[in-house]
Amino acid sequence: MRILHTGDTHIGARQYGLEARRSDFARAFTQVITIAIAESVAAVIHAGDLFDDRYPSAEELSETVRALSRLKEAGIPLLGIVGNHEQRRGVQWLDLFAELGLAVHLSAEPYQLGETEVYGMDYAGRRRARPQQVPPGSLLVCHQMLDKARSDGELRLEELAGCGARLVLLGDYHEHRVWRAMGAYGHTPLQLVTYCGSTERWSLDEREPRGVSLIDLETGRLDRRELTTRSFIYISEEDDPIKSIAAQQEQFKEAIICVYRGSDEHSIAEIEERARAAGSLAVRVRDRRPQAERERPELQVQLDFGDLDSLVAERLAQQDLSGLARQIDGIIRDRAVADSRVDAEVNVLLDEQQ
Ligand SMILES: [Mn+2]
Repeated sequence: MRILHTGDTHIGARQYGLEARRSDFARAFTQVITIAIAESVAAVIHAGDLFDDRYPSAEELSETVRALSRLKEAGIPLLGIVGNHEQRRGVQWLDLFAELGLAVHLSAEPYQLGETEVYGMDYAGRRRARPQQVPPGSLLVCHQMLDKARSDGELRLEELAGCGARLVLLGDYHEHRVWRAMGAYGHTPLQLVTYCGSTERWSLDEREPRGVSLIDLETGRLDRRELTTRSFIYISEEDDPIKSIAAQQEQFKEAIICVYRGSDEHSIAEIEERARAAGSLAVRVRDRRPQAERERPELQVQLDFGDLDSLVAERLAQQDLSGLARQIDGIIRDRAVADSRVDAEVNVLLDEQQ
C-alpha cells in the first residue's frame, strides 16, 4: 500500500508581491493531486502548511476545495495536520474541510489505513515539541523542525525514536530529507523519518528541484516524483550578471533571477533593466560584496518590477539607520516572510547578533 507524502504547499503565498507566484503555488498543489490520482495511492498525507497564512482568500479556499474534491472523487482520502503558518486559535481550515468530507484531521486518535494506524500532531511551537506516544508500528505525522535538519530544531530525533512509530512523515523543513536505519537508537522500531520538502520555492535558498514522495507503507520504500515549478536562475558572484543574462537570454523569460552581487561593476538598476529586457518575472539582488566596498548600504529587500519596494528602499537608504534596523526592516517588508512569522524571524536575527 502506497501513500503520497506532501506538505508545505503554502497556497496563497504571493511571493515578491506577484500574482504569477500566487498561481504557481496553487498550480503546484494541483500537480500533487494529479500525481496522487495517476499513481492510485491509498491516501495523500499532508504534513502541514497547506496555506501560507491563517487568512486564505475566497479564491484560495475555492481552488483548494476544487482540488480536494478531485481527490475525493478518485476515492483517495487526504489526511492532514496543521502547520505553523496556517494555525488558528479556534477552528482550523482543516476542520472545515473535514466537516465537508474533503479531508481527515489526523490526531491522537488513530486513523486506520489498511494495516497501519495513522496519528498526527499539529504544530506545537518552537520551544519544545515532544512527540506523542503511539502504538508500536504506527505512522506519525508532525509539523516540526527536527534537530537533524537544523541544529536549533525543537524536535529531537532521539525522542522520536522512542515514540513507538515505525514511520514518521514530517513537514516544516522545506527540503526533502530521509533518515533510515536509526540503529544508534537501539530501542527503536523506527524505520523511516522523512521530510517531503515544499512544492514551490518559498525562499531563494530552496534551490533543489521540488517534488513529492511516494512511500510504500509495508517496506518503507520511498520514490520521488518531481514537480514542474517556476524556473529560478542563480547568478553567482563570480559571474558578470549583465553578460550572463545576455548569453542565455531565452532562459530568463518568465524566470525569477537571483543575482549574488560580487563586485560593484553594475548598479542594481542596470541589472534589473537587463533582466526586464530579457522578460524575466522578477529579480532579487543579494549583495555579497565585502562591507567596505559598499559605498551606500543597500537594503536587503527584493527589487520587483512595477511595485514600490525599490522606491521605498531608495528612500530608506538615505535615512541614518543602523545595519540592524535595516535588516529588521528587510524582514518586515519581505513578502516571502508571512506576517505571522515576522516575530520569529526577527528573534532569530537578534539571536545571531549575540
Ligand atoms: Mn512551511
